[in-house]
Amino acid sequence: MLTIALSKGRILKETLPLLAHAGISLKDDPESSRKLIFDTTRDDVKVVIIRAADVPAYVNHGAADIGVAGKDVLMESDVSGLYEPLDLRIACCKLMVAGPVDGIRANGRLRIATKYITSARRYFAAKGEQVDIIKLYGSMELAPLVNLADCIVDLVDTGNTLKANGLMAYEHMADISSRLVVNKASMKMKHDVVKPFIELVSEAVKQRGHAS
Ligand code: PRT
Ligand code: MG
Repeated sequence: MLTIALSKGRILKETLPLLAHAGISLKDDPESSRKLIFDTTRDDVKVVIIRAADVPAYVNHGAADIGVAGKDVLMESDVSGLYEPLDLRIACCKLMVAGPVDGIRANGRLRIATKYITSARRYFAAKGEQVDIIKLYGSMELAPLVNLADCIVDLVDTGNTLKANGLMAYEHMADISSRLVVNKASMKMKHDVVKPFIELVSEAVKQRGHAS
């Protein structure tokens, strides 16, 4: 049995067509169902639907053999026992430093609000900048508006959310896309299933790239 961990929302929506190329479709609609485990059109494959940030833990501990997670999530995660064999080139965005369009009036250390504290720490440390990082769990865009922070580190896609809140991108930190991650033991023990699965998904990614 092969267990694949996915998260609802954009990752699920963009992963399903790639799985279809490997002959895998879910038997129920995960967006409307309250189920957490889904049977698929392949008897040897099931899909679990979990929070995006939990995917690395499930795969690392072998509760799932394979998962799909944003590079942003992987960079924050402290798990180290994962293979990352494939860039799915879906759910693409950028990790950026952003702040008010009229600039920052910080005196002293820059206060940065983010849920990406590991990435933010690493980025500013590499620049030799001393900053104070405030951990938030969402709606980072609000922080500079209410003077909780001077700027934010967050994902940006269209830029509409920044714009709607009088913010703009200052610095590009990283390009983000979703990655296929594989449990190291599964890669060895289930190689005869995992290897062809990766190849089929990889093929689907390439075809999708050519089509767009
Ligand atoms: O929402 P939930 O708390 O359940 O979990 P989650 O936020 O981790 O899941 P989800 O589905 O929102 O995001 C899953 C993954 O999608 C992320 O880990 C990223 O790898 C990827 N992704 C791609 C994005 C975006 N684009 C994105 N634009 N994740 C979030 N956003 C948010 C961003 O944080 C900001 O608030 O969208 C807003 C900006 O979008 P624009 O288009 O206005 O710039
Ligand atoms: Mg979200």
